[in-house]
Amino acid sequence: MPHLTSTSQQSLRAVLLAAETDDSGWSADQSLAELTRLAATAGIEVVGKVTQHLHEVHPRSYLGKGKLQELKAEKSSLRFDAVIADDELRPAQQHFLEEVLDVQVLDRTALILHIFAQHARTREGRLQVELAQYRYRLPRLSGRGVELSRLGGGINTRGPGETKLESDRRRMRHRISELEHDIERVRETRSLQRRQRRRSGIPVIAVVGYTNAGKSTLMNRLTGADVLSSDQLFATLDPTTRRHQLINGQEVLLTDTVGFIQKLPTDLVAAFRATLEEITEADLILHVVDASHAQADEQADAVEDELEELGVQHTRRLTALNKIDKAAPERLAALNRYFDAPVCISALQGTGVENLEEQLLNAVSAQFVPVTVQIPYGDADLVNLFRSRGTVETEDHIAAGTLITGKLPPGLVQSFKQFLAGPKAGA
Ligand SMILES: Nc1nc2c(ncn2[C@@H]2O[C@H](COP(=O)(O)OP(=O)(O)OP(=O)(O)O)[C@@H](O)[C@H]2O)c(=O)[nH]1
Ligand SMILES: [Mg+2]
Repeated sequence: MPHLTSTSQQSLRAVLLAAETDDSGWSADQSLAELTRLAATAGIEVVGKVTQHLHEVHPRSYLGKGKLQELKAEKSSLRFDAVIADDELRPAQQHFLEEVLDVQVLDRTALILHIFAQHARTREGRLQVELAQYRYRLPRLSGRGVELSRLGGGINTRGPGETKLESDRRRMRHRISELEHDIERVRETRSLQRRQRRRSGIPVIAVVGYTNAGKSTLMNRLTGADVLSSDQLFATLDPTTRRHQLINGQEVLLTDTVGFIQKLPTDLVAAFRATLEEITEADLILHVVDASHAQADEQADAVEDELEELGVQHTRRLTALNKIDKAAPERLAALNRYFDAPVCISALQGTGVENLEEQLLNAVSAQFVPVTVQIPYGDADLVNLFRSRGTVETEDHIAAGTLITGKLPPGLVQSFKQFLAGPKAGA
């Protein structure tokens, strides 16, 4: 991002701007507290906050002009070199603020994109962030300072009569389509991997939640994975999938992935489709909520909204109220009522994790298909497959082979098709 540059070695000093409108569930103070954490994650120092109650944000100036003049008057005392708006600014609003305040103008989206760019580790993550950045920047390229091009050909130079702005735009569009192409290839690979997984019949559990809820800590606790967990927003972006044995020995795959946040930029969601699709094909969504956060319920609602956007509102859900070691008891009681049969845990300390394991098993096996199969003794591998991937209720050794009554993941039933001895009686 070209915007996040400090003129000195010191970190950027920024004033946060928020318009408090009626249509948001979050107060400006709550939302600004979060924006402050985003700024800190990006290494920016917050030196002031301006909020204004508005019926709707000002289409040209974001906040009212009077408010902006007041801020301008404080420029020398606050010594800020940037402002950050708590909403995504329209290009015109951004330019207006730049004109009036004569400082760098950022918004929540630019900040999130910057953090994503810092934290993306894999090629897939980097491609997706770059795409989101270009899509964000393209309509914001400034026309000011445009010089007419010399006539000239050659690689990467402007076409005849093209302005610098035009050639920049052209190059950006070109890069966007390259990125879209590359990401499409990534999606295809991922989708192929998921199809293979589905055929293997191993249920997939997607760990989702608001950023910093403790998803990666839980993932590490359950699977012994070594996913980066840290007290930062968007510490982990790239999906990690690990095998995990439920308490009955049955295998599942757990996927930890990028967290959500309120006002998540739509360009970012669109660009991260390949990553987010991991959630869309999960058999179970484990929603991790930070019960110690004052806006735990609003955060969970923001997550649910995004899940709905992804079209997975019907996927089976299990809610884990995390960080109970530092949640206030009365708050925890209220959250217990707010969610449908949540499990209380401390991923950090391990409290409640056994109970969570039981609930995971219940939730996963609830989707299994009851079957009775008769497997010839020559196909012992299939018996083992049933034991490791399904739930065995009875196992008898008769003359024709092994007779098993139990449940199988839907994806695996096909593998036992020729040995099916009809559905379990009474199931
Ligand atoms: N006190 C307490 N802290 C926890 C608990 N679980 C996680 N944390 C802390 O919360 C912070 C965020 O944890 P992560 O596991 O990185 O959270 P995440 O949901 O993966 O966050 P992102 O990847 O940034 O979206 C870390 O500092 C963890 O140590 C818990 O049960 N209790
Ligand atoms: Mg994480």
